[in-house]
Amino acid sequence: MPRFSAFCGLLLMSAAVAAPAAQAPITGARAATAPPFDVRAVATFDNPWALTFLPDGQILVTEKAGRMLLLSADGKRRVIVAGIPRVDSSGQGGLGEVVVHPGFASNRLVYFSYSAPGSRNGIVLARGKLTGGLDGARLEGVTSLYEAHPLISGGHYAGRIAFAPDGHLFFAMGERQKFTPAQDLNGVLGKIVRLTAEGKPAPGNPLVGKGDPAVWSYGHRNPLGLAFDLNGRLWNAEMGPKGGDEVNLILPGRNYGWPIVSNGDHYDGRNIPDHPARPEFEAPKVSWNPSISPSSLLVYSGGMFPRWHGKALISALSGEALILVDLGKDGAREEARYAMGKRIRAVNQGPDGAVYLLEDKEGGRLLRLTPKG
Ligand SMILES: [Ca+2]
Repeated sequence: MPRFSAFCGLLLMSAAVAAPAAQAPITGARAATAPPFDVRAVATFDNPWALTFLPDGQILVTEKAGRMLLLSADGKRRVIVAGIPRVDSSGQGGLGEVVVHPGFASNRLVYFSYSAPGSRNGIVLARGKLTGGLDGARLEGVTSLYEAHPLISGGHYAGRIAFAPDGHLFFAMGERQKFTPAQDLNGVLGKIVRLTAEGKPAPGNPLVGKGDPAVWSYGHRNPLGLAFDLNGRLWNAEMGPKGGDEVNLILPGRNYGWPIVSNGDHYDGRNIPDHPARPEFEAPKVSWNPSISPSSLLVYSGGMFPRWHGKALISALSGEALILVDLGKDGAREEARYAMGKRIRAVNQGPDGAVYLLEDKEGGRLLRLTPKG
C-alpha cells in the first residue's frame, strides 16, 4: 500500500531520534547489483510524474501536462479523471503528486499537487473526492488547500505529499532554483511544512513565532522524495546542485543548510562548502556525487520482497536506477543499485507488495517488479 499504511500508531514526531553528529560519507558512482526482480511493463504514459494505489489495486497516475488517469489493477483499462484544474506545465511545472487519504476507503479523498497557471505561481496542494470508476471517474469538489509562497516564476517546485501516521500531512516544496528562499523563514520555498488534513498549519509546529507557522524543516533545495519509515521517522530525498543529492532524516525545526552548504557545488563550478564545514546544519545521511537525481522515495512495507522490508527505495532520473537504501538507527547507507536503463520518475508499492516504477518522459512505462521467478 502507499506510503502511510504500515505504521503502528507510535507518536513519532516527538519520538524522532536525535541526529547523530557523524557526517555521511559521500558516495561515488557505484556498480549496479544484479536485480532480484522480474520486470513487466503494464501501461504507457506521456510524461508520467506520480502514481498511487487505491485499496482495491486500481492505480492513479498523473501526467505532467495535466492529466490524471485511473487504471485497472492490471493496467489494461484506463479512464481520464475529470475535474483536474488547469495547470502550468512549462519548465518543471505541471500536474505532480497524487496520494489518497489514509481513510480513502470510506472518504474517497484524493490529494494532489500542481503548479498553477500564472507568470508567478506556487505549487498548489489540492483535494477532491473520487467518484465513479473505470466507466467514468471524476474528482468532485476540488479545492485548493494550500499554496506555496511567495509566488515566483520558474524553477523546480517539488510538491511531494506524505501523510504522517497521526494523520497530519507533510508537503515538500522546492526553492525554485532561487537559492536564498530556502533560508527565509517567512516563506515556504525550500521547506517541508506540516499541515492538518484541511491544509492549515498543524498545531505545535516548531518555528511558530520565528517564521511561517507551517514550517517543519528548512534549508531544502528540491525535495522530491518524502516518506515515513516503519518506525515513524520522516525521510526525504532531494536533488542537490551539481552533485550533493541527499537522503535526510527530517527532524522538527532543523535547518538542512541549502544553499549555504552542500556536498555538491554550483553548476558553473563555483564551490559550495561541504556539510562538514558547517556542523550546525543537519547533514545528509546519504549523499551522492556524481548526482543520481532522486525523483521519489518509498519506504517498502510489503512482504513480496522481504529483504527490502523497512528500507527505502529511491527512483533515480540521471542515475537511471532503483536504489535501495538501508535506514539505520543512526544513519543510512546505499545497499544496492539496480540499473534500469531509463530515467525513473517514481517508485511506489501496490497493495500486494509488488513494486511499481514510472519511467520518465514521453512513452514512460509503468513497470511492475516482482521477485525473480
Ligand atoms: Ca560542496
